[in-house]
Order: sequence, then C-alpha cells, then structure tokens
Amino acid sequence: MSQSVKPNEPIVTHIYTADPSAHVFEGKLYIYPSHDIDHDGPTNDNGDQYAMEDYHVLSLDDLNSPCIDNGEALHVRDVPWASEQMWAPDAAYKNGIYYLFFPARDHDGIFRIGVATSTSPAGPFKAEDNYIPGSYSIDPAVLVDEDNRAYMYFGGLWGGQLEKWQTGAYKPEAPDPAATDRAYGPRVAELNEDMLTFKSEPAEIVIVDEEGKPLLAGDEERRYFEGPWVHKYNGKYYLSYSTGTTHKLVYAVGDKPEGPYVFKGTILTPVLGWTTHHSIVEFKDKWYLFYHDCSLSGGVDHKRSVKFTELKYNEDGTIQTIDPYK
Ligand code: FUB
Repeated sequence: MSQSVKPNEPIVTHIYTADPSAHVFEGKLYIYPSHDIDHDGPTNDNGDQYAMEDYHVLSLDDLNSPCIDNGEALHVRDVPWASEQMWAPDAAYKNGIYYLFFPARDHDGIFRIGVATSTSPAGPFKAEDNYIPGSYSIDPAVLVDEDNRAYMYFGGLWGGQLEKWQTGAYKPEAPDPAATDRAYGPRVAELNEDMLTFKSEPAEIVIVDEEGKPLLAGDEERRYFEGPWVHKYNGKYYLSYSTGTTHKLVYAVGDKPEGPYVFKGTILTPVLGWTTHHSIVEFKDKWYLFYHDCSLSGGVDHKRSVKFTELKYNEDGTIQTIDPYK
C-alpha cells in the first residue's frame, strides 16, 4: 500500500522531482514538477547537469493521502521545436483547457518557452509545433488573475540565459552586470485569450527596496536569480523567487501584476543542494509552500525531491520565514 505524504519529506521517492508548481484543479492538488534523471554528463554553471527529458504530473486528493504519479505527461521527443533540457514547468486552466508551460532548449541551444494542452489536469499534453513567439529564458509561472487575465512570469540567470537577452536580442557573449548596476528583473507578459501567444512584448519587472530604490546586481541576498512565482493574498500580488547564488527563497509585494514589487524578506532558508525553487498554493483554507531539496539522493544536485510545508502569514501580510530542517 502506498504511504501518505508528510510535511518536509519527499512526496514521491520512486523518481526524482524538482521545481514544483502546485495548483488546485477539480478539487485536488496537482503538482507539475521537473523530472530529474541520472546521467554521466558534465556539471557546470550552464546547468548541463539538469538533463531532464519529460514531465510527470503528480496529484494528491489531500495532504493526508498518497501522492499519485499520473505517468509521462509530455516527452521532449514529442515537442517539434525542442532539443533537450525540459526544465521547470507550470500549468494553468482556462476556458475548459489545461495548459502546460515549459522551457527547453530549441535546436540552436537557446532556451524558449512552449505550451502543450490537455482536457485533463493530469495530461497527457499535446505540444504546439512552435514555442511561444517572443519567449526566451526559463521558469515560466502563470497567474490567471481574478478578472481572468493571464500573466506569464519567467526568466533565470546563468544556465537560464536571461543576462543574454538584455538588448531584446540573444547575445551569447553578453557579460554579467557589474555589482553596482541595477539587477536584472524577471519578465512578465500578458497572455492572449488563446493562452498560446503573448499579448505584448515581455516587460522587465523592477524589484525595489523599502526606499523605492531598485535592487542592485551585487545584492545577492535579495536580487532576482530564477524561479518566479506570483500569488495573491488579501488583494496584493506576491512575487517570490530564488536568489540563486545565496540559495534563498525570498519575496516582494506589489499592487499590480506587472509590479513594481517592494522587497519584503525570506520565505525559505537554504536547502541541501544548489538550486531552490518553489510554488505557493492555497488548499482547503491553508497555505502551502512546495519546494525541493537533494536529501533523498544524499546531496546529488541534479537528483532532487519535491516536498511541502505549511506557509503562514503575519497579521501585517508578511510571510513567516521557514527553516525546512527545524
Ligand atoms: O531544474 C532546472 C533549473 O534548476 C530550474 O529551471 C531552475 O529554477 C533550477 O531549479
């Protein structure tokens, strides 16, 4: 008999999973993770160790149930425009269709973001022939707002190539910003009603400190690195993300989906492993953080496991910092 899930423990152990995007669909929790695999390839700042080939959708009837693996939902071989590295996905529902958004390298080695569709939240998903025109970099996260407008947030530095797009075109030799330069922000683009195309060119989100000054590239404890997620709480937009090199999940709050966002604090202290990536979801009147670490693989960076824990707000709307190992 399969075991119920427990907070701060891998929700599945038969495969490695990472980058969880959790949503409530049809009364159940669905988790859209990356599917980490073993391989003999190189490990580097380019992220070659994250050599994922497919997606499995996980689901939970509730947080006292076993986690179901609904099987392969999409494989890179079935995505005409993609060549490799099926990284952190997200999903959304609109007009009777489930959409799986995912980044992968195209046939020129450039990360793009694609869409696949299904009539079921568990998939399988059928990929569109081409990536979203005008998309680039990694880590799509889609918010369908209360007015039914949908926004995609995306972007990641280093292996995710965001710094190579600062002119609006892909520049493979683009340098990193100087420590005193403004930090590069994630991108946001509203999706058209078809959920397959952008309504306008992606815009850069500005994250500022409490004095309204944009965060600087050298501020590695707070500046954006990768893995954006936006959720709403008490009418405010919460943009949370990974700080990459300092391995924290942090958040900033704004009044509009496109920002600006004011930096607030840390959600999750560093986990075992280089990457940290998450989502935040409300389920049955409680809030949960889904995240990953490498404890199941004994610290192997590209063999991660999805976990969850309850997330709590203070009365002023700030989020209580979580140490996953306490
Ligand atoms: O899983 C591959 C990459 O590692 C993701 O796209 C990043 O967010 C990081 O978790």
